[in-house]
Amino acid sequence: MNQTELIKVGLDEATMNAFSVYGRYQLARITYQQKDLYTVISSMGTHQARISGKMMYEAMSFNDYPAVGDWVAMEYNDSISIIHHILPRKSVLERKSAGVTSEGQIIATNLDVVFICMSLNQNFNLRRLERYLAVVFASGATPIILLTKSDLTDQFDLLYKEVEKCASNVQILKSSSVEENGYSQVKSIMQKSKTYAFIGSSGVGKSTLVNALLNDVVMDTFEVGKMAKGRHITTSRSLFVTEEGYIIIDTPGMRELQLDQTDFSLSFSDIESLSTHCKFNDCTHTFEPSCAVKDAIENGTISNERLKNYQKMLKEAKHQETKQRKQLKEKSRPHK
Ligand SMILES: Nc1nc2c(ncn2[C@@H]2O[C@H](COP(=O)(O)OP(=O)(O)OP(=O)(O)O)[C@@H](O)[C@H]2O)c(=O)[nH]1
Ligand SMILES: [Mg+2]
Ligand SMILES: [Zn+2]
Repeated sequence: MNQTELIKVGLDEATMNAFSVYGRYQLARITYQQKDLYTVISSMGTHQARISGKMMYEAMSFNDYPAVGDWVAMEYNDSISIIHHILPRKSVLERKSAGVTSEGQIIATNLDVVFICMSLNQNFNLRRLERYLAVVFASGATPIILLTKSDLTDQFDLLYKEVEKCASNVQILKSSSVEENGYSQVKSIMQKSKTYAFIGSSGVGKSTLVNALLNDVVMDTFEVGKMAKGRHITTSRSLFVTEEGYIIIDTPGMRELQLDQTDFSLSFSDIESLSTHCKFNDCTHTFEPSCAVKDAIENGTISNERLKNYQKMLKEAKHQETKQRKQLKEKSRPHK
């Protein structure tokens, strides 16, 4: 097997080991998805694939379908190849759909780093940022906060400090598409063969950045986008490799991000570690006496809005969990 192409799209030892049991298949990585048609890269090059009938039949949830970033075991075919297995994922970035069910959607898998993009104009919103952080921490990938459009503010230092308070253990970078070397901070932390995804609200500049990293070569030919107010709105996820060998995934802007898997211990580590000093183990930090969190709010270490958001997100996550447990029960009930 010629592995050069696969190494370019991020093949590592863990993946190779996981694949070794599928000897008669080809190893491939999903770079694009259009409904049930996938674009994959294998040692044979780029081609189209679908999942096998067996896979479709056995799929229990959205998690059982391949997503952009996945490594798969595939049967090569000149016209359309057939995907038979998804290899274990080292990270899964997912979100809930806004509907009544708790069925979610995978944004991308096998990511090393997720850039949470927030622009320094009207889009600036710390509560939303906290939400994104919880979701990325839960994915297994490393979050990095990217403050985009830094050219649009003259209060950068102030905003930076505000962000820092919500993300003490996370790297914070800035970018600007209009300044010379405006993407140098992003580029300086990127590494060959690592996979990076860019997420954030619509219009914060994700595709502009991805285009810049690709020197405008690939995006124009691959991107299927609708025009809104004269600009491309990204409608699907695509995986690209830059000249330097960085693997990058552009994603559509998200209007809302519902919580499913969340990791509050990392995204709200300040509050969670303070609460171990509250008098009561199950302190809700509202009416209880000797509450370390309330003390921190009083002396200004933590903002009241941050605590409120934390409580709201906890509640939401619990609600999702209950809903999911119920659905799981219904699913496992034998069909009549
Ligand atoms: N001033 C300024 N404008 C920018 C910057 N980056 C992007 N823009 C502009 O912001 C608009 C939106 O940029 P996009 O890159 O399409 O945003 P996106 O995040 O990909 O949006 P979706 O695909 O809808 O999620 C475009 O008109 C860009 O030219 C920046 O750093 N500074
Ligand atoms: Mg875009
Ligand atoms: Zn408390």
